[in-house]
Amino acid sequence: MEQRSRILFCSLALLVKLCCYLEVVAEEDPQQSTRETCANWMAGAPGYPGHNGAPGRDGRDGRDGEKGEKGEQGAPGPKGDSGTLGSAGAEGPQGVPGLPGIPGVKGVKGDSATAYRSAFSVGLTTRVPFPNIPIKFTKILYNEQNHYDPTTGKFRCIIPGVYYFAYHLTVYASDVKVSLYKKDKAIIITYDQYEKNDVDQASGSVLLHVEAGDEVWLQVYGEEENNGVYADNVNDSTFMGFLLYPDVGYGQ
Ligand SMILES: *[C@@H]1O[C@H](CO)[C@@H](O)[C@H](O)[C@H]1NC(C)=O
Ligand SMILES: [Ca+2]
Repeated sequence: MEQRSRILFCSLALLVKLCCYLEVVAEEDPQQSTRETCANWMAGAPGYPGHNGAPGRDGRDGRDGEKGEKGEQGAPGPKGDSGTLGSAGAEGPQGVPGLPGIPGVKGVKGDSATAYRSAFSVGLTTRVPFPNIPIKFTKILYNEQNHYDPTTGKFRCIIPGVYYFAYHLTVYASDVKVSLYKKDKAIIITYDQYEKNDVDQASGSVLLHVEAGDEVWLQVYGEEENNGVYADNVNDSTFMGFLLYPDVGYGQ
């Protein structure tokens, strides 16, 4: 019994080998081994494709590229915050003094108008009779405030301040040397040499500060031969003066 089974098994094995052989002959690839062919012949249906593997590790860093071209200039940035205040500069030079102001006057307009007025303009009617005394100008052209006294020939200051004085004299018959006096002191002197058969003129002017109570007048200076101040109906010799401006603070 056992021997018969062995014979059967061998017969089957031979049959299988024969089949394999026939298959090998039919294959185009002569390299394929008989065993593999047998395995294909005996294998089941192909399996499904496997899942994707996990991502690989990062590669190494690449080398540095070549240097690029210079880019265009960018737009200006926004305005910055204002800086802190600087320290004060050095003190500048002293300015020129201001002009003295004219003090205001209380009261009605008429009073203030007369309070600071002082002016006179006078002339001679005849030639000067004597030297060395004040010349008395008795021809009154203007003397509203009566600060000029024709009886003494002197201007007497009431309003202290700066005054302008001037004189324009006709010279005849002899030389003229006159002086403008203030408080018995000759301030300016004018001299004219008379030419025979002629009429000359002598003149002078001055700005003076005059205190209240001071007197100003014109007087022939020197001796008789300088007493040529002359006047008649058609040749005048005049003397004048007026307040240019009163002292600062006067009347306040
Ligand atoms: C005064 O002036 C007039 C001209 O206006 C002249 O004729 C006369 O001679 C002058 N007087 C003297 C003393 O020269
Ligand atoms: Ca002369």
